[in-house]
Amino acid sequence: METQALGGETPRVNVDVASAGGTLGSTNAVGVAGVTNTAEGAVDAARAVRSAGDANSTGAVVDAGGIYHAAERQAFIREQRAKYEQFSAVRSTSGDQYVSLEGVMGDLMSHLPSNSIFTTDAGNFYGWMAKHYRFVEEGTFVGPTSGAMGYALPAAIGAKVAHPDRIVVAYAGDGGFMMTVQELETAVRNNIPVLAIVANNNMYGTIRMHQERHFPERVIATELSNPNFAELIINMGGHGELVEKNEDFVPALKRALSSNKPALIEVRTNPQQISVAKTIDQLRLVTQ
Ligand SMILES: Cc1ncc(C[n+]2csc(CCOP(=O)(O)OP(=O)(O)O)c2C)c(N)n1
Ligand SMILES: [Mg+2]
Repeated sequence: METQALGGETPRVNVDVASAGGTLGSTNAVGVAGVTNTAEGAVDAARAVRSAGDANSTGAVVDAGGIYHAAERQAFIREQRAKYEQFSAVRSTSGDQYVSLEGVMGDLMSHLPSNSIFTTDAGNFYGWMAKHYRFVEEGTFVGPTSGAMGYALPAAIGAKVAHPDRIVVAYAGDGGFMMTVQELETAVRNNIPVLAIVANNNMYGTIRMHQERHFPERVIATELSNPNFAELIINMGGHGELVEKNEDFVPALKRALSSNKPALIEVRTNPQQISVAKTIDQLRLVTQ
């Protein structure tokens, strides 16, 4: 399959599985030849190749990397799936003195319906969702493709207006949440019961991580003091919870959802655990 963008013209894709395979027998040969001048057509053509390949149990499947026999491809998929399941499994469900976001992800998966919608901000807090949360239904994740902080809460309000019968959770860090925190008032005023979960490490953790990586211990302008988030939303007329231990998260989640108000759960996370993979001390050791 070739894809070409021809100067100022619309993209064009030519698909010819039989010639790409070369080794396919005549009875198994799957030929899809087409020329399309729209992006949508290109996607349709690619799908046609894939489904033709899948339907042919003994034949080949064209993939980005070349051609696989179906059995090899299935084995490859099983192997990758096993690795993913191993990597993403929730193991540590409580933090020492602080809330483990890994535990929070496990609780969210086991206590929220699978059609719940998550919107997120940008920041290292998201690493725990990326690693551990298994989205099982389409259309349940709304993220900022440009990596813009401040996105989660307004996006959640929009998603809740579109899907009032589904649970909508805005998941953000303290830094990003403060960028559009005033939209809590919009949610209260318009009675839009979104739930915000704010992972509070009192810093722009992502930026601190870069500072520590390149200039260990030279920290500048990444510490944050914050309002008491739970009191802030209560003052605006919503429901607020502060969670400092994992065992308190699920009861807080249940109270927040049954309040039927815009709600916020602040979870206090360990500032030392600067990313899903590293602590600040580990970063400093690597750089020294
Ligand atoms: C509008 C905007 N400004 C700046 C950035 C650069 N940036 C990326 S992550 C980050 C810090 C995020 O802090 P926080 O929301 O508290 O999450 P944490 O990394 O601490 O988990 C910054 C400043 C950005 N992505 N978007
Ligand atoms: Mg932070």
